[in-house]
Amino acid sequence: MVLVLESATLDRYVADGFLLLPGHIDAHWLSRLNEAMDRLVDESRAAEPGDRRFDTEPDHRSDRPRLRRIHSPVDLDPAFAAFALDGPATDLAEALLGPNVRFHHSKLNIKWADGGDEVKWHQDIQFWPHTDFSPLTIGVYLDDVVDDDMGPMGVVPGSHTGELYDLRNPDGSWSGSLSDADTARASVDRAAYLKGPAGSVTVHNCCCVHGSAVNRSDRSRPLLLQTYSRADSYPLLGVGTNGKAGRSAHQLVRGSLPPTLTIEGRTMPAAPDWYNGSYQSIFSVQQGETG
Ligand SMILES: O=C(O)CCC(=O)C(=O)O
Repeated sequence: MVLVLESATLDRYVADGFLLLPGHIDAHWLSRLNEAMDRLVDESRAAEPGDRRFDTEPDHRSDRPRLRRIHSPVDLDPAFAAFALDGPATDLAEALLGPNVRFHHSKLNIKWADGGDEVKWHQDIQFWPHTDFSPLTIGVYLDDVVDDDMGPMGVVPGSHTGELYDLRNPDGSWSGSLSDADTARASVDRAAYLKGPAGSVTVHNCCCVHGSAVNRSDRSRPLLLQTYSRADSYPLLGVGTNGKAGRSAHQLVRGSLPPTLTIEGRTMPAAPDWYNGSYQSIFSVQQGETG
């Protein structure tokens, strides 16, 4: 479906680096997505430690599940795949990024009731660098998130055009969050906290400083997140999580693959993407045996 955003909305995204679209997702999709989440939460009850589908809190038990995150839900249930790969989230990505869109990854941050973990202030692009800064993440609250004590997503307006912070500890190990000193400089006191009824959508650019507090309420805060980029924005391998983004990662979800790519200002014709295909060798290609 072609979704057209008002130009004022697009301008806001460009200026602030984020959007909140209250109640954007309809009740039909919400119930499909909630049913899929409930099925997976049920499956997590019997999951062995180390099951890569689930990130559970230390006191997760089969009779009392406590999940932080479901990894790559798009690979685990057709409802999540339909929503992210050719559904309302894809429509919105196209409206924001233009006709050619690549999917990167998805995750479902559940942030369980009564103490679900905080997400410390960070930017996303350092986790999965690309050849440009077009990547953005579309989130959908699967339940009402109207109170501050639920740990809604907080985003610092305009931070997407500012400094890209070091997300490492002083000893060089990865912390995944801004240091205290950088947090003090990052104007997090100006953060907008994105709240709304179930079906409300958040969008944030990959360079936005964002995070969220502990869920101190008695209700979970399920936020389904999916990340897209322009199709001519390429995830860099050999750094960050790009090689671990799930089975559906990197696929084109709208439009066509641009025939060229540009790096350091130099443009070259792009080879086909053999990520999920079969490349034989330069010999078979040059002899015209394979393409
Ligand atoms: O769940 C949230 O509040 C923030 C999510 C986020 O920033 C992340 O998972 O990288």
